Amino acid sequence: MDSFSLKGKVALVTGASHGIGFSIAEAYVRAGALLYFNASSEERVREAKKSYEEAGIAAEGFACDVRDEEAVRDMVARIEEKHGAVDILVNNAGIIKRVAMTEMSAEDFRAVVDTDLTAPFLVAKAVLPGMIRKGHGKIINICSMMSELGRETVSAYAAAKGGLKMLTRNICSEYGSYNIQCNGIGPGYIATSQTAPLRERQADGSRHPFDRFICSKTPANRWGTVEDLQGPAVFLASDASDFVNGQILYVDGGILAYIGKQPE
Ligand code: NAP
Ligand code: GCO
Repeated sequence: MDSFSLKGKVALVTGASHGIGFSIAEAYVRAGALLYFNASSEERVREAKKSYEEAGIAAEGFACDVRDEEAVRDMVARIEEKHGAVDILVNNAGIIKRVAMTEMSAEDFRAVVDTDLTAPFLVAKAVLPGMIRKGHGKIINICSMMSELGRETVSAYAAAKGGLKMLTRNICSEYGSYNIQCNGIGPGYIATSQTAPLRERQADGSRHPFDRFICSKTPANRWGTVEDLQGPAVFLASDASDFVNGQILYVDGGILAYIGKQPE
């Protein structure tokens, strides 16, 4: 089972100050990787470092806005100075804005696309030359149910995450011959700060209707946890997945397979 180990691999997980990114970072360190992460500001990095220390995880953090190409290049250059190349990149940083499309400003639409689609392109672009020199690399893009499905209020997010699925396939197509694998993980509905507004208790103490809706749409009948993503993320970063390329691994408790409950 050595092929599942990440011993000595250099990993960069974007937006790993908390939530899904933090959980994947934790799994990578436990699997043996040297971990780098970034968050959007110095303050967020400081807070994250505390969380890493409390969890007993060694990790180095950068303040780097993933939308800023120069800052991204600088971050990657600093990692490469020490290690030659990034072995594993997880494009995890992301945002959502839930607004009906007819009410959404172009500025808000662009902000989501910039963070959720253009930024993964920028970070992948920065690490690819090092991976090519090294003759191996893994890029994992955090996609979404919205890479496949739509719903009210998430037009920008769905457009970006659908685009991220195709960026994944294109990186596989363009750089697969350099022994670089680019795959996606499509988390289902995971309990993090991003989805907290969809799970808030109602004034009368009852569950949020969206919370009940998601459980009824999920054969596993629950929200996912950040830990649910750890095994799939380790697999896609490890040598065990060296012939898996251009795939999106949906980790959704079965949502995409299910037509939904029949009416009573
Ligand atoms: P989260 O708790 O809101 O965390 C988002 C992370 O992205 C934070 O670390 C944040 O850093 C970082 N980030 C956002 N914009 C950034 C920027 N411009 N530069 C640098 N870092 C930035 O969200 P999450 O639920 O863990 O989601 C992580 C990823 O999974 C996202 O791409 C999301 O779309 C995707 N996803 C989530 C779910 C879900 O159900 N939760 C499902 C499918 C996919 P700061 O701390 O500095 O803000
Ligand atoms: C929403 C949610 C989602 C999830 C996730 C599903 O408002 O529908 O926030 O989009 O976070 O990406 O996979």
